[in-house]
Amino acid sequence: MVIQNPGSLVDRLRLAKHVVVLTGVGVSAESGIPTFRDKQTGIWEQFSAEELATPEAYQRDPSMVWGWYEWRRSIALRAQPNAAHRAIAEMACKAPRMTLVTQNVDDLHERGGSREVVHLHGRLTQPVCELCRSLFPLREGTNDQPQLGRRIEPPRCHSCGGRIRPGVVWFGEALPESEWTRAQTATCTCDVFFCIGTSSVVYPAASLTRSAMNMGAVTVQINNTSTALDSKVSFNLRGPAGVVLPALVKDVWPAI
Ligand code: BJW
Ligand code: ZN
Repeated sequence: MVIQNPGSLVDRLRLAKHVVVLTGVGVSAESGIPTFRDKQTGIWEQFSAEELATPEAYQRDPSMVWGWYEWRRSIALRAQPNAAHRAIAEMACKAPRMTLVTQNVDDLHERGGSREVVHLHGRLTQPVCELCRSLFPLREGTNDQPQLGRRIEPPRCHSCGGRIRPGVVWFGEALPESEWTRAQTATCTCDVFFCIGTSSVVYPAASLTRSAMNMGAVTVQINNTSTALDSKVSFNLRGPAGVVLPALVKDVWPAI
């Protein structure tokens, strides 16, 4: 773990009035959730985003796409929150104000103790009707034995009979308007902005860090590998989020 000028970051955080935390799948990696773009293990290294994560793919082959997302959902359901999720929840209790914005489609922030999570890319656990946009209630607990490659016919909407689709944001789709507005508003009013466990290549989410910089916020990246933001952020903390974050929270707000 490499922390440049840790003392100065600790001071900035102690003085912060509003902290924004933007997370990506790296925050959930230590819980066993596969990342998207890590070499060899990344989801988009093994599967085609064009064939699985676009509205066109769903129109072409709904049962293949639904089956794949059921497999993804089963991984998320079995995963447990890690030290990074818990440290972020703790930071929300210590900082005067914190807004948590995530690109993640799992619910590990919520299960790790965070409230009011802004989900920019939707949620695996909240599928919706393609026609009337009603939420579709999934059965509690884990889904049936997940099998990669199993085709599953998507369920039908209880209100209108329309086809249910995964409640996630695919490439080429707009982000949910209210979530995006909340993320932008928080970013423009924060004094410290974290981007954690994200490659920062997917837009518009990645533009939030640039907006925070333009608004004069202190920017902090936590990532275990290098990204294009390494030399741009105010503080670049290199290491696993589950190690770096708890250490930082403990330094800034030591238990009394
Ligand atoms: C650790 C760690 C540890 C590991 N500790 N760190 C050309 C240029 C610019 C933009 C575009 C372009 N062509 C197309 C676009 C637009 C496109 C886009 O950005 N594409 C880029 C990839 C080029 N964006 C869109 O299409 C978006 N919509 C849009 O633009 O709409 C326009 C519109 C407006 C109005 C009307 C209509 C349309 C939508 C984007 C949706 C993204 N969806 C996904 C899939 C969700 C569903 C699913 O899960 O299947 O969201 S893609 C995937 O990427 C997922 C993620 O949320 C997102 C971000 O990934 P993330 O989290 O950053 O993961 P990784 O793997 O990339 O990075 C993980 C990082 O963690 C790494 O850096 C590791 O090192 C690190 N890490 N372990 C700390 N322990
Ligand atoms: Zn419907």
